Amino acid sequence: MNKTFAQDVLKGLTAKNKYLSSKYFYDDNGSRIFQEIMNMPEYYPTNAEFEILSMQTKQIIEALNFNGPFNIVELGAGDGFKTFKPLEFLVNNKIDFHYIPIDISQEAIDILVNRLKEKLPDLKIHPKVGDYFEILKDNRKSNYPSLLLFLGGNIGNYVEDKAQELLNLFNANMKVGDKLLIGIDLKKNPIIIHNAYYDKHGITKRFNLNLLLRINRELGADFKMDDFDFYCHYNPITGNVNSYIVSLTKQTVYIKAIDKTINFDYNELISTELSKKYSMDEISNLAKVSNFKLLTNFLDCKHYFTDSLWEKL
Ligand code: AVI
Repeated sequence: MNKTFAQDVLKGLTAKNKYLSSKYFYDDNGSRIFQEIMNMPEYYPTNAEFEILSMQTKQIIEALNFNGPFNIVELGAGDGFKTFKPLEFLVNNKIDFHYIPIDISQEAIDILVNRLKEKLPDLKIHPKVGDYFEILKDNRKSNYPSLLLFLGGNIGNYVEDKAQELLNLFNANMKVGDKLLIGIDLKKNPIIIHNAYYDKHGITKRFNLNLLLRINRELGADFKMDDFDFYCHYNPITGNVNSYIVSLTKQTVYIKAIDKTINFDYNELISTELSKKYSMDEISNLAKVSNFKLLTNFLDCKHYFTDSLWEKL
């Protein structure tokens, strides 16, 4: 049993306004459901970022202004689908660089390395498995300048002060002149955002309810899936997509691992995820408060998403 998970579940489900952290979405099953989300046509961030990284690689590399060999450090590389095109471009153009993908999942890194070794045999790849803050510490010791990649719009899943904290941590592990390319989802027509998150296929609902299944599996709880639903709401003023699990009846759930009975009211909510969308002004401000200089925003053709290039001052 994972003790931190049990403690976090206890804290979240006994709070006045119940919550569970979206970081717990990603067990093996959740990661597979997230792949399904990324494959839905309505979930535009995947294609938007893929377009940016494959169509504007040359411009991104030029904007780095590194003269000589450099590192590309990818935080949360996963299976590396997003970065394949830029890596291919660099290898084909005989640009001297080292690729350092970091991920918490050994399985994801193994898949990535095997794929890249087969498709890009000349790539210099140094995979690392583990918590990226521990591994990032090595970045300051490198003789080469580094480009850090934090892609996929993950920054949107952090509330403002946590986002800043994370960026400050990146900053503290970078050398002056190192760059950060950060994927950020932009404010846009609210209907497009609504359809990406409140999807008609019910995949995002499954993604959320998997959290209850995970508690059943790992902590011996008796959540009944039919007694819970999913709701999410986009507020175009704040840019926040807030997601919830809704209790459809007044009910009790027993969680064996913490020996606790949790009461749910009719229609009571469990808050699960924030997915914030940013304006350009908010992005400039975020870069500034975390001690970066914003160099360029690389946008997709529909202006749905940006890969924003920042320099450590
Ligand atoms: C991982 N993260 C950037 C996704 C997002 O868009 O916030 C997670 C997600 N939640 C629902 N759909 C996708």
